[in-house]
Amino acid sequence: MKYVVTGGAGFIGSHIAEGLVANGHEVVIFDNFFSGKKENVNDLLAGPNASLIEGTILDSATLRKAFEGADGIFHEAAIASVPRSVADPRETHEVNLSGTVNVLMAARDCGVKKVVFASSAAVYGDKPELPKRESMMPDPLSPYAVTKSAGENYCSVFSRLYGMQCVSLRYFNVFGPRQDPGSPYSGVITKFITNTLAHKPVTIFGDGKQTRDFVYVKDVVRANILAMESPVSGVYNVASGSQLDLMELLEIVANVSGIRVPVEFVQPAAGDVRHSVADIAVAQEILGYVPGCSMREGLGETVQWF
Ligand code: UD2
Repeated sequence: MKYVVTGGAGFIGSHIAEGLVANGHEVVIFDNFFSGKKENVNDLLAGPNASLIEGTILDSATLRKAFEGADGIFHEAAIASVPRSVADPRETHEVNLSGTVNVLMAARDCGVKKVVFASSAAVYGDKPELPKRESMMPDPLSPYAVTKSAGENYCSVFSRLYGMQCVSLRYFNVFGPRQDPGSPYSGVITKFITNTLAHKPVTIFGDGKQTRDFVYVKDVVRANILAMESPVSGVYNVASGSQLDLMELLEIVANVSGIRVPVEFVQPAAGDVRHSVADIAVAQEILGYVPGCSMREGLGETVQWF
């Protein structure tokens, strides 16, 4: 099969591209290197089954060129940051939502049968009911979450109107090698590891008792491939199904790295969610998704990568 991965040189996109090539598929990596990096895909591009189109999802003509003859699209390109979206809602709106509409339209126009869209647990917001189930009403608390929730609605509408299948995968807190340690908007695990290995204090926004459902990137790749290969549309949680608070997380990072650093507590971040954990029963039942990596295993591989 021939697949296009938008954001294919980014953190999650590059792992998906790698997984597809490993499964014998042909992959077009579509990226504008806004946050993606050439070094994430150099090895893949050296082989015969991956190619690169440098372009933005805001440019429909280049998207159509990339999508011609594709069997499916993994749409990972986005500005993936809650705080950045709070600082500049319009930028996130343009890339994440207008960009997604462009991707869906280009897929439709090129007769692509399937789109798998990277959505986010952020769409659930901060309601007290846990675990988060796909049937719950979205309650976005940040512009970023609004774009992901609306992107899901577009996917649903495109699958109804145009006879294509669209799956939205609600990623919980994804971590693993290649999450940019240099970005101020990196995920908390990447920040904790970066500072720990440099023997510098870590910063915690709030009291550190907020919880997240951390999922290793290799499980996210598995979920994407299952979603592409299952003849379904719809919305599915992609997570580990277990809940960890930031203090517990820091303890595991200390154990895995053998280094313990001090903590600086500061004000909670605007738009932050207090608790998050997924129910993964629907993904399990419909897609056959079962997370295979433990937190320790994933963190061990991530620390190794640094
Ligand atoms: C949200 C989404 C996630 C993904 C991500 C993209 C939820 C539950 N999750 O992740 O699915 O879309 O956005 O960016 O909405 N923190 C610290 N110190 C730091 C960095 C972070 O205390 O140095 C805190 C932060 O305030 C938050 C937690 O750690 O309470 C996790 O933050 P994050 O930026 O890793 O991810 P999060 O949950 O905003």
